[in-house]
Amino acid sequence: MTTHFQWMRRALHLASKGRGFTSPNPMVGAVLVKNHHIIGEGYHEKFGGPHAEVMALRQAGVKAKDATMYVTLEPCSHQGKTPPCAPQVIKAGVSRVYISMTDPNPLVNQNGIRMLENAGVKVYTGLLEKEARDLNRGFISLMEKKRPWLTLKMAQTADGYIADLSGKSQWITSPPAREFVMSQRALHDGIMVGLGTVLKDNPGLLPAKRDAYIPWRIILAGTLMMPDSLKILTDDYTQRTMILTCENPEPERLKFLTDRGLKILTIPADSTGKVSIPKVLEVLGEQGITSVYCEGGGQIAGTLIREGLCDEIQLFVAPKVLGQGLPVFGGFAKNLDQAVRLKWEDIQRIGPDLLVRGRLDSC
Ligand code: AOF
Ligand code: ZN
Repeated sequence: MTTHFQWMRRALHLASKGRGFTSPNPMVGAVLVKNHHIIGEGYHEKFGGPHAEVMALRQAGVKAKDATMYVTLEPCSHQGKTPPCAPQVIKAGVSRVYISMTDPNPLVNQNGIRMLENAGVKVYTGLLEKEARDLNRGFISLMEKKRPWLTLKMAQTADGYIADLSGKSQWITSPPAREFVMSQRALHDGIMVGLGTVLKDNPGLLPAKRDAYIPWRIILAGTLMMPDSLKILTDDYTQRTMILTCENPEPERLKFLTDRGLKILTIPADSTGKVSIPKVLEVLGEQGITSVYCEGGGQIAGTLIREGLCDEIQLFVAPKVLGQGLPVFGGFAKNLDQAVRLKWEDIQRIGPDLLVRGRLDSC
């Protein structure tokens, strides 16, 4: 017999099909079950579209009466771009609702659950909650911290360098590790790098599969003066590219880049004259970007670590020794007492390289 966990797993799987298309809203899936059979199911397919619960209710029609709903997020109680779901669940006569996680949206925040309970619907929360929170870590971060979830990826030699003295970093890690990185890109709304990395490596910053959703390419740049032949300015994905710059852009240059399809945003500078990273994350949140995969360089990585702005660290360590080069994190600590503390959570081999995953000890 199919268990509650299995039905919720199905709802989570459906939810994940919306990846890339729902932001800044969450990915949500719903399954309606009666007499051990699915009578309706659905997921939030795209931002502004019908919610998962409504999709499942529509499919079930009158059969929804006395059914059990498995939904990965608390049904909403507010009028947004679409009408509230909780009253529709009640009206359809659903008798029990299993919910993975409550909605961190202050407009909902357990009101949906209260509505259901007040109408006599039996509500159970917390089924596969960890999985649901993980799926929607971007949405949760944006709701709670007003900034996107940030994964910081760095690739270093065994002795902690991200590039040789000439700045060359292609390639420190092996093809399997680079494939893994491409698959990680697809799990985020945006991929962020500094202009220095773009100038040195001329990267494409694309996911492995290009047939569906393409994350934003986000470039932090002190200046808009860069070679016009760069991949990010010439390939088919310029419409998915944004440059965040702190200077007052020169109008002609701005027009040239926007004509090529790029989005240019200006951000205040920090005390060192560079784009302020906390402000960058705030602006990206306002742009509806819920998660960012930051691929360097060292200065940005150092700032993110120092300011406590990253949620996951993915550190690739290649079995190579350079002896000298550019350090993985832009310097900030003068001695061990000033070191930022991390927590390693996992380690795995990818081809010849190691992937160490961790987070800031303070988070
Ligand atoms: C979704 N999809 O399946 C569910 C959501 O403006 P609206 O009407 O689309 O409402 C968005 C809010 O609704 C969202 O922030 C979340 O709190 C709640 N639930 N949203 O986009 C869904 N169930
Ligand atoms: Zn809803």
